[in-house]
Amino acid sequence: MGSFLAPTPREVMVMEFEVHGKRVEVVQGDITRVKVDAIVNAANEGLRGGGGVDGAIHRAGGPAIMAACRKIGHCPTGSAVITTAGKLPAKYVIHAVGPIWRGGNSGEPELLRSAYEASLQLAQEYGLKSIAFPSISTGAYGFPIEKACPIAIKAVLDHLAGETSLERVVFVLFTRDDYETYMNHATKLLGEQSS
Ligand code: AR6
Repeated sequence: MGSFLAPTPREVMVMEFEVHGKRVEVVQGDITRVKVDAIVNAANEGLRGGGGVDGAIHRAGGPAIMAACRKIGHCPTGSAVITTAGKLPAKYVIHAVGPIWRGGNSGEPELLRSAYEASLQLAQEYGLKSIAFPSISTGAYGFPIEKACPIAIKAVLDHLAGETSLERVVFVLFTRDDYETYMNHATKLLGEQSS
């Protein structure tokens, strides 16, 4: 009875894969707490901040991030820019702009892939070793996560197959449902690549 009532540590959901000698992790949690070289923000074209993960990153990182965003001013859909991470444990924030879902026939899949590729490219240019992604576009922008998730994983897989400074890529999912979606797709897409 005593042991039944004893407090248990909060379950941490993590899944790890080895891909082309690099590590890919799928984690349930809050991306603002992840200690990597860069965390990716799901931003808007005006880099104005907002709700969701964008709001969480600006709140936790402090005003230095918004000051840097104002200087840059704009980021087209499908691309990314890099700023300081302010007070966050990460060194940089990469602000990537995913597409707004309009039914799927307006180039959304290509633009989403491009947002991931642009982020990975920036990380590579800065010689970063680790990066963490949220699920870009699947919140306020309405991109169905079942469609977005394999696009995200394949973009990372293709990047890791080439020359890159990255040694570790973390997908951070806020909800248990999103974590399970990623876990299922990652097992199919990355499990086959594991060594
Ligand atoms: N850590 C990780 N993931 C999170 C966190 C967090 N702290 N908070 C939310 N998410 P969204 P979008 C997840 O709406 O769809 C903003 O206003 C969330 O559960 O943040 O690309 C921007 O300024 C969801 O799965 O981004 C833009 O205007 C995922 O992050 C617009 O929303 C993405 O949801 C961008 O919309």
